[in-house]
Amino acid sequence: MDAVTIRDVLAGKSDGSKVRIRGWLQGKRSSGGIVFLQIRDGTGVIQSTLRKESVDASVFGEFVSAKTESTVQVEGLVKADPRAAGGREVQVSTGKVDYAALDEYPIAKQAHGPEFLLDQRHLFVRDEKMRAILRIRAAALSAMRSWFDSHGYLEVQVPVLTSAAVEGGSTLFEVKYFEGKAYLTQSWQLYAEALIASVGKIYTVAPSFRAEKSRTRRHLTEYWHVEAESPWMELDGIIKVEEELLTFVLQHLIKDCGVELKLFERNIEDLARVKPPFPRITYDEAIEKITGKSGIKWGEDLGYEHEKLLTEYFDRPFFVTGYPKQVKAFYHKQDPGRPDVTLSVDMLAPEGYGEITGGGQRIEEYDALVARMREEGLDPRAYGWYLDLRKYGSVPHSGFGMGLERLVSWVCRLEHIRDAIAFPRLINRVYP
Ligand code: NSS
Repeated sequence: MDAVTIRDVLAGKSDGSKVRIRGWLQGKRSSGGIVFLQIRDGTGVIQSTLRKESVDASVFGEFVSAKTESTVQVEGLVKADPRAAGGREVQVSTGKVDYAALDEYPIAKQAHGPEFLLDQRHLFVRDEKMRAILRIRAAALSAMRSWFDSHGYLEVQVPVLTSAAVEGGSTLFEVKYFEGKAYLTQSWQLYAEALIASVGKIYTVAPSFRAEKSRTRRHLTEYWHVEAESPWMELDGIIKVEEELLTFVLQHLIKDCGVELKLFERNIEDLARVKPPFPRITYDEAIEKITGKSGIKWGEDLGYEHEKLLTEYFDRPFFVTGYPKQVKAFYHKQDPGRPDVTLSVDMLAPEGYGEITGGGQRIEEYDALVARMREEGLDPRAYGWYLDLRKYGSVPHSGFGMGLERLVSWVCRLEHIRDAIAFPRLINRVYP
């Protein structure tokens, strides 16, 4: 008999018939001559009931002694049972343990400390919430791709190994590159600006790397970056792309991930109320709002604590525009009416989460770009090919980057960004 998926069984596709399922023995409980097995196969978890009088003594014995997270298979009748989680159970007629767990499973039901669970991450990814997060991540990505694909954006890949900084040198990871050196990318942006002259509106989904020395709840050293770039687009245009994209993603999650979202302290209404246009404030207004509470002065970057204060004014994601040029990377176009600020925009998530996207309009004039590089102490020769893009057919253009884990952290109300990715890379962790 071919094995069926637990998802299909829970969906009622095998009600009243005999099936074979296989999976990991997630939990087990005995009561008299009955053993209740919780079996998980990657598509779902189902209760399977083993009655001493209905199976061979050897089969019963094998399951009685099987340790948690052994791999097993069982055959039996699918019966509706309102007491079972999922509303159905398999009444086992036979089965076997395929690979018995060799030891007691190290992750018990009682609470473990976060460092222990990070050390056990290769096993902890089997946890119910981790599984839900991985599904939500995948659903969010799939929705983003589908939005971009249906709005004329082409998916393009660029190198991870690069020769120059995009977001400033302080967070670059240097790697030995044969006789010389290279850096792990912080953003696809400079390559994207080359590619818009080739294939127009583009996006990518790729890892970005930041040697973040700050240990915060929202910094990974390796994260997944969803970035887009578009020719003939000004600041306002890219803001609209971001709000439409996010709205589409959240609608998709509401529709497809209701079960997963229930595991987190997230009300669906919080996501449902997110509709364009999102609230917008300028950096100036932001400073005005929080300077009394935080002491921040005009010209300083908004740190995590500042953003947190700002989020108290909003119950949905919002934009902050017009950051001073000294807190933004060299490529940001200056506001023609006010050269001390840039045509930049960050999207901040509410509830204390803060920045989930960063982007804006790029400098399109050659001389202005060289001048900004010099002002930032960058050597224009190190950006030779990038400057060429302003020599051969420049165009107003804009783009942004969204940290996938930042988005997932907010959507799932996670306490720490490390739980928005299967194997987090943090300042003190590259294992497992
Ligand atoms: O530095 S950003 O604000 N902007 C850029 O990299 C632009 N070059 C993107 C672009 O215009 N194409 O980073 C963008 C987003 C930011 O808003 C966060 O959501 C995320 O990338 N980000 C991070 N996520 C997790 N961990 C770390 N360390 C991190 N740094 C940025």
